[in-house]
Amino acid sequence: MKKTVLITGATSGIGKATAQILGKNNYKIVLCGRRIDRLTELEKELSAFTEVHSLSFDVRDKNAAFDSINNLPEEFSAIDILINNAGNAHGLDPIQNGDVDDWDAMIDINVKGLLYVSKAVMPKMIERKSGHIINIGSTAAKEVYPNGNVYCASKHAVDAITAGMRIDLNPFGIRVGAIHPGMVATEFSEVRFKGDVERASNVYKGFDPLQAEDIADIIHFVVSRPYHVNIADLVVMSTAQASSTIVKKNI
Ligand code: NDP
Ligand code: 8X3
Repeated sequence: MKKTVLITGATSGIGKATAQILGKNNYKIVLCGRRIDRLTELEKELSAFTEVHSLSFDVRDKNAAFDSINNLPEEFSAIDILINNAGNAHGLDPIQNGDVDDWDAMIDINVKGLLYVSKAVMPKMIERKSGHIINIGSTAAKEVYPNGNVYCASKHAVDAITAGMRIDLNPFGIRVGAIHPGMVATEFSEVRFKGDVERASNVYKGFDPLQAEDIADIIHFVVSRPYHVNIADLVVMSTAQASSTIVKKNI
């Protein structure tokens, strides 16, 4: 039987590529994001391959998250796989110059948003004693780099929450794991630098960064393992990247 996957942050980057790969590989898809035009376009594209439903809500809004997920149409309501992907960095400043609105955004979206969506999805997984939750962390969940302060803290929190979920959901046979990408060329840096496209593109200049499809492909591998296999923690970087700060450039 087809599994149903709910993907947050499906309007761009890693989430969109994951929806595209899973949609073409026999999974039913629930797309989530704020940008309705993008959801509509992707829903139309993927409808040629599978059943798709879109939910537009801001993960910071817990009532919107609960209402949207609790009122899914019957045929999408049993979520087998949750991919907690929505998130971004906002700003790249020394802590003493940090913008408190950026801090709020990163904690509210990357941490609290992930918790709200999970809170809405977990009860039915527990009831059915089955499910799979994949949290998208980052190499920033494993190390702290200069000016990364609060973004790194938010991703360290995702790492800790993943471990906590795996322990607490273990009695119910629910698989929980995290995937931690290094630098992936998506809209991530455009968001971090508030629409400064040139500064954003410089982040990925001079080396071959990961592409969203590389991570989507890995997510497809992770979710298609037999039930007794849980990939608990996976760090993936481009070959050029050795750590958050060490990247071999061709120039
Ligand atoms: P993108 O900016 O391309 O995509 C981010 C996605 O998150 C969008 O679909 C956006 O949708 C969604 N999102 C952001 N804020 C909210 C919100 N408040 N409510 C609902 N959805 C939201 O970035 P990536 O694809 O690169 O990022 C995806 C995940 O991967 C993030 O968690 C990021 O931290 C992580 N990551 C990224 C890396 C990279 O180098 N790119 C490396 C390591 C981890 P919309 O705006 O429509 O709501
Ligand atoms: C995104 C990658 O290096 O900007 O999590 O933290 S990095």
